[in-house]
Amino acid sequence: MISGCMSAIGVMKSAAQASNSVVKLAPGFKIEANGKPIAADIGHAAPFMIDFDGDGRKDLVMGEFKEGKARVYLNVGTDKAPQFKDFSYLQAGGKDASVPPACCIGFDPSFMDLNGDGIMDVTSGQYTGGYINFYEGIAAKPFQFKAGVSLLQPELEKGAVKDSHDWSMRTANFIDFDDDGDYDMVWGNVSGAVFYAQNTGTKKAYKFAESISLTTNGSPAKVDSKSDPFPVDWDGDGIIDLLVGSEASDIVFFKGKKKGSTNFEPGVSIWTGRKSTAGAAGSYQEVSKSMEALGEKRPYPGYRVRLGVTDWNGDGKLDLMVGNCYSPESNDSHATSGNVYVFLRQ
Ligand SMILES: [Ca+2]
Ligand SMILES: [Ca+2]
Ligand SMILES: [Ca+2]
Ligand SMILES: [Ca+2]
Repeated sequence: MISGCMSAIGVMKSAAQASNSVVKLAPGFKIEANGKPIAADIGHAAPFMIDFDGDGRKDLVMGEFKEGKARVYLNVGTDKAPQFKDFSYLQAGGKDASVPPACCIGFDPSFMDLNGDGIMDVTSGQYTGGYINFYEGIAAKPFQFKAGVSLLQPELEKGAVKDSHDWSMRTANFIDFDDDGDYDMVWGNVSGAVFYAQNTGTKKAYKFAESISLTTNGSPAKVDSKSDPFPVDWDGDGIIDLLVGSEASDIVFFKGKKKGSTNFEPGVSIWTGRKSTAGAAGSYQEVSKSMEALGEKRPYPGYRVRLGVTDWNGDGKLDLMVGNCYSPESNDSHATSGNVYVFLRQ
């Protein structure tokens, strides 16, 4: 199954300032290459910034829907003022790394050194099967990767994910959530939930426990469908928070309450400050309501945002990257596209 993200409810105005009381973001801009906004084929742009070639300047890796591949744009500017020209596709095992693109996710890159050998590895979720593809890094400067294998998870080994809605459209990101020195996994899905898989192995030999829901006030944390959770200490208080992209193109901030706790403060939109309602799974009424609430404060068109966090301009403060999926008005072919926006923290 292949589909884009056709309709776009509401009117997009130029980027408004984020109204989150904790973090102020400047109006956004689209990342360009060769002087034009980078456009992901069939949308679902999924950004990740990392120094790919080891020259001290961070580079852009952007997943896209078409053929489920990821583009690597090497930074030809400086680390504090990135600039991009051409791209090559991310390689793994001697060919373009790819996942089967379906419904609402193409390649969704997340880099970390999961096996603790000093070389970055990369993963991507996908729509069906509950799989997270794991590409083991085998060289740096520039990075090289082995062919992808399915990341081992107990539910997969037991066959528990078959036909499970919860295990469709997995978006995974990694952080040392429990502060024991190894990477743990936080992941979203088609219904907008947010799950946590603790790494009960070691820094060199990962082993994921069965996933549990991250919660708010004791109930599962959710957004309005198709979640992309990014775990990060966004407000800088030393406790990991969640930024979660949604189908409604909102970004919901769940403030971490306590170090290592899987219970978070209720989610609020970073654009409006509105409390996340996150109704019935996949309910398009809820998605529409959330989009209406965003209104003109929604600083990009389309649906279904994928998040990245980086210190774009090297001022020591974390900035937000948003990849989207939308239908260009000037486009008669109904093909969707996606851009990557950067919102600098003020
Ligand atoms: Ca670089
Ligand atoms: Ca590694
Ligand atoms: Ca850990
Ligand atoms: Ca925090």
